[in-house]
Amino acid sequence: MNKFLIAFLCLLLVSTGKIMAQSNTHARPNILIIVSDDHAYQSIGAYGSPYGATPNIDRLARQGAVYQNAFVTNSLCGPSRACLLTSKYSNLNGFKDNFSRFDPAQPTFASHLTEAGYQTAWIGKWHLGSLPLHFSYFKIVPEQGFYYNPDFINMDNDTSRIDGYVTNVITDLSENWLKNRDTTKPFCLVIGEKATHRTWIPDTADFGAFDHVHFPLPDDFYDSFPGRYAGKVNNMNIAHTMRLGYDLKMKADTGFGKDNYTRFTPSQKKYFDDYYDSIYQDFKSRHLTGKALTEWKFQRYMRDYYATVLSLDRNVGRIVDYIDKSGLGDNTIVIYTSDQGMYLGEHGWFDKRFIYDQSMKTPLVIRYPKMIQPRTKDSSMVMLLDIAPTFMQLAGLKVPSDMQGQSLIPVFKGKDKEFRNAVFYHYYEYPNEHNALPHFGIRTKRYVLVRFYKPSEAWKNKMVNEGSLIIDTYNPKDYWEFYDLKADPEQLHNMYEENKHSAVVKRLKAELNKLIKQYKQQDAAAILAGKMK
Ligand code: SGN
Ligand code: CA
Repeated sequence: MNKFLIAFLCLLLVSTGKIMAQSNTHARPNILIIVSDDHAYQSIGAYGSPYGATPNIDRLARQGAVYQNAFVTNSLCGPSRACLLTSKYSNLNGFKDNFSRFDPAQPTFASHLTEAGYQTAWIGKWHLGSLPLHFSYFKIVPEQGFYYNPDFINMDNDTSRIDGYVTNVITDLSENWLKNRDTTKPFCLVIGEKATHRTWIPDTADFGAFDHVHFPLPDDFYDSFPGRYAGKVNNMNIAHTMRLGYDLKMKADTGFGKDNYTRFTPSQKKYFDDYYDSIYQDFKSRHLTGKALTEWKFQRYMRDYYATVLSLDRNVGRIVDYIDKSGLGDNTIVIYTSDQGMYLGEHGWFDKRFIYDQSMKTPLVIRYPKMIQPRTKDSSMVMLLDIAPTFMQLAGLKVPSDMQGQSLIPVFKGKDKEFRNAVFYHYYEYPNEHNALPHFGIRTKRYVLVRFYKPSEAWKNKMVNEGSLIIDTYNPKDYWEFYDLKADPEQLHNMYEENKHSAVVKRLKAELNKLIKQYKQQDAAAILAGKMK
């Protein structure tokens, strides 16, 4: 062959190789994950809510899949985010309660993706004590953050305030980052929303958006917790724990929501006063007590909560529209989820923390046209722990052997109907402000078996040091609860002591022990073996 022809062919080969390598890089999907805070799946249309607060999340659900059995492993903000980042249970990632500090040097999906050439960013609520590491970019609100005119910590560790409503500001920052990113690389953007965390403050545009709705009380609103010690001693009920001033913005007690009022601009303050003052005048004139007062509080909670959801949903729409208008829709996996669920009056509660459904289950809506059929409704038992391994596979990486979740790709493709048949759960933060007893347990599609326990002396001392030990209410107990969700979906009848269920309980205990081993839960193993000190 002629020398020139050979040279030409070589050149052609090299340049096609280059082009292929480039297009492979491009082919790696972008990742957008929106992690909101305390967003109850019950308030989302795609999960059956009738109030129309989530048109944009519902649209995403129609374009992709709704996961109806998505679970967290420790229903609290920081711990859940740490599990999401590391795909490891709290005892292994070191972040068991909100007083912990995340060791940012440990491997996370961000460290793996950044190393593999992704542009990675976390914008918004982080709540992990330390600053993000291994992200190409971050801008986070300190701790819980503020609803109005929030502060942000920048990468140079400076803190600055940005005026506006937090969810709108986080969307502005996210769009801005997307606009200015390096388009030669795929991206992974995590948007950490503050909404819909307590004290549920909507954008001024949404004040009163649900005031025409009379929200029905959940059937178990007046639960009196027979046979359920943990529920009885828990302190997160609307009747007694929820405060009129702090939570519901009535001036009956001092201030509200962590100094939010003092941060308002004059015009925000005017919106706020105009709206809440007339509600307060009406409230005062009614002289409510007892059940009438509790039910009034429930209505106010729901109206503020749903309006906050509406503000959040509009921003989900904004960011998804940005992705679509930029032509990124086909090659971007879009995930909407929350750090955990939330009680909207079930058992008379707000807050979360428990293994019971409204807390342990979290919304999970995923759109990824390359793998997920539109209008999919999937009841596979999936976990937030599965998100990081899924990212690894999407990026063409091997799932690290120490990640404890499983990639969801077979679930996306509808190929694994029995993806997982049980989920292990472990909650620690006791007593702190809501007095939720520590517990671990197993959740299958049909059953829940839970072991509540007395924490070790070491844990008790840690709580004293953190200032989260409330001595008057400190009275943990060692006992079990068992529920059959088929007969009792609300988890009201603890049947652990009923002999007729002993065979099922025995089988579940065996499965629980297996999971404890599989997930390296030495603390839970020691409790069951009666060896905890
Ligand atoms: C705050 C809230 C609690 C809530 C925790 C944890 N109190 O402390 O009601 O349970 O956060 O929530 S507040 O008065 O500060 O609003 S988490 O989602 O961040 O884990
Ligand atoms: Ca939360």
